[in-house]
Amino acid sequence: MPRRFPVAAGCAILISGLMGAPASAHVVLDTREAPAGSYFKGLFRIGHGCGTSPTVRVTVQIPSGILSVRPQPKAGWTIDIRKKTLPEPVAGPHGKTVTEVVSEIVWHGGSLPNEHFDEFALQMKLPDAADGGVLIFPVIQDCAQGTRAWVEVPKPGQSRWDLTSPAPTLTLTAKPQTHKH
Ligand SMILES: [Cu+2]
Repeated sequence: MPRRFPVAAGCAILISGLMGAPASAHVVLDTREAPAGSYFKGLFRIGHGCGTSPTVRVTVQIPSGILSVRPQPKAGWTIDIRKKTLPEPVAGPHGKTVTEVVSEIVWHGGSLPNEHFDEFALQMKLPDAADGGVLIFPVIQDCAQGTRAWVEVPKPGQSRWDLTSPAPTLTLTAKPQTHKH
């Protein structure tokens, strides 16, 4: 009984050629779980273009609860950091009050051929979620021709594999005990 994989536009060739490896295509976070409250380096991996068209812009939307985000500079790409004002100030890292947070990071000006993959990195301070939880990072992939919106989230009873364009997600794990020095 063959395992069932949905065939997403743009992934059909990869899936038929590499059964069991569809997770490496799409747009995904290289690491899918991290401790709540930690500093986390998130690598967003762009597995392919839009059809055969090269990727020319990557926009990562930052979920609420993340108060500190720094993109890693990337040769050949320009980075825009878009911010938004919070409805109410909150306590942030290093005892600071945060009134504005990063809403989106945009890489543009480069060109990633469909035949290649690449990674776009963010350092983030993850929220102190007491009960864990899942952070969702919608990604908009603009290509020379076409756009793909990696924004789908599984409904109850669905898995990522049921989705054509799943959003990258990060599962928060229990916060490690803090050391007293
Ligand atoms: Cu894909």
